[in-house]
Amino acid sequence: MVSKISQNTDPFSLAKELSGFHLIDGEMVRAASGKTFDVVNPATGEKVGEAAAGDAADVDRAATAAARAQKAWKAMPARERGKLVAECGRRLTERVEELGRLVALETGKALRTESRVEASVLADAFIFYGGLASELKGESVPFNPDMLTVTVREPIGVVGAIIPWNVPLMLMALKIAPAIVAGNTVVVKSAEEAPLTVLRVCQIMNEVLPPGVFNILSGFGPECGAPLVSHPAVNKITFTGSVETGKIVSKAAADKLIPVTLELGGKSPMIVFADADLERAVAGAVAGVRFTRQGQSCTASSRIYVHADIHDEFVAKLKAKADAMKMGDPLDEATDIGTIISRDQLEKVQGYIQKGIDAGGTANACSALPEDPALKKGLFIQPVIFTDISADAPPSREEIFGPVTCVFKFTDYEEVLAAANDSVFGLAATVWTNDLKTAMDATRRLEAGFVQVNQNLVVQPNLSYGGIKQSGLGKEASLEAMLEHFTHKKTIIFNMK
Ligand code: TXE
Repeated sequence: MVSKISQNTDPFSLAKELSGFHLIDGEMVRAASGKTFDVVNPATGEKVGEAAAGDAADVDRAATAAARAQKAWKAMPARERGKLVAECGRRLTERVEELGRLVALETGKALRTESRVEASVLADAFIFYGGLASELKGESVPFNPDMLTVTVREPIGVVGAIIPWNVPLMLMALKIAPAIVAGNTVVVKSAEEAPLTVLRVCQIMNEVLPPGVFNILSGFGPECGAPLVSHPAVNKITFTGSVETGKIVSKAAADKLIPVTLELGGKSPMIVFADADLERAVAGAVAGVRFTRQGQSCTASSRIYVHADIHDEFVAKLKAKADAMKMGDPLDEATDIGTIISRDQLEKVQGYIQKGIDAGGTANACSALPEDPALKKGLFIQPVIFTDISADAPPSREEIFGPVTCVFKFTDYEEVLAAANDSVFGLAATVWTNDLKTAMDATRRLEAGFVQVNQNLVVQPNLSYGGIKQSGLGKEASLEAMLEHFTHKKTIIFNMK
């Protein structure tokens, strides 16, 4: 198949080219209202494009197209669907560089450390799920020897996917690739801060998949996200975002009695025991805090508990490593740390830093703000490592979603486990020790959906991922996520006697 979409790879002109469109039923279309909103480069504050401001009329058009397309899509042999989804993955792989540069432009995440990596995980997710099509299997059940009882996996129908801005490509891929392979069709509502790269991904997919199988709308939550959840043709919602919005979405879905998968916030603990390999643990903290993503990650190690014997050395080494990171233009290959996504988010982070200082914490600021005058309006902020901060201070307990972590000193094993579990969240945790007994006990007792030992948190398409407590409902990624969240099991009994 020859590509019909532009071969434009410059992020600035690509942002203009994509401006003002949804993709519905295979067509790039403008919002029914004709309205748009600005897309801003967070590194300079300059407008780089516009997005279509979707509302209920656009949702209706997209959901109707998805419902129509689902009949033929569901009827296609699963392996044929899988081949098409894997082909999307191959085409996306060819465009990793282009997608990485565009997502760096609109989110401010550094190209080398974050954005290019994210684009390649996106492509990988399509290839992974494309290959799983033949796993959409049922069972035979030994119910009655005179009858044949089987279960089959059937698609749910039209899936509404609502995604955030922090890792828009990866989170979109982990929602739509399994949904489509399983025979559903999808309407995605992108995040208002990052609407363009996901639209470009859908343009690329649109060269391979039939019209209506997936549709993407941009717009604001109440105007575009809410009507998607309540639209009668939508049979399932998969959402990633804040706890507050997750609850609103969940209540609206309950009114229709449709299933929801929710991936919400986190306040993930990292516990470093006295016997841990210190250098490795410090490197793990740098990756775990997600300094390179300005901490804008739901799995960020935002609470670090370090044994008193190594606490001071750990903090000094962590600060030195963070200081050595270069903050700057996200598109520059030399940059380690880019910007915060938006002014609102920047002010939220600054507010938490102030609250931590007011509560008596010591705010150790790291790295240096960029000196380039072209970046003076950029949403840059120095990462902060809090020490001597109380466990009750707001930065210690609440999700900041910024480059802020709190380091606590501990001596007692039971106390540190209790402190780590003392949170409304339960998404991820890491444990750093060379003692097998400690590792086994702590991993079993930590209240989190994803726990790792001497290892940074990674999201991969084949690793089940998701939280407990207020971190969410259901899992993403892996074969199980496709089977459990994007199909329903039908039981069929044959009594042919
Ligand atoms: O989230 P929202 P925001 C957390 C993080 C961050 C905070 C706020 O702490 O600081 O949330 O971020 C759509 N019906 N996370 O404001 O509002 C919205 O348009 C339907 C953690 O970005 O939850 C966007 O597409 N949809 C998180 C998506 O929901 C609605 C990632 C997320 O927006 C809606 C992002 C409504 N009524 C933020 N209102 C993670 N788990 O990784 C909004 N939306």
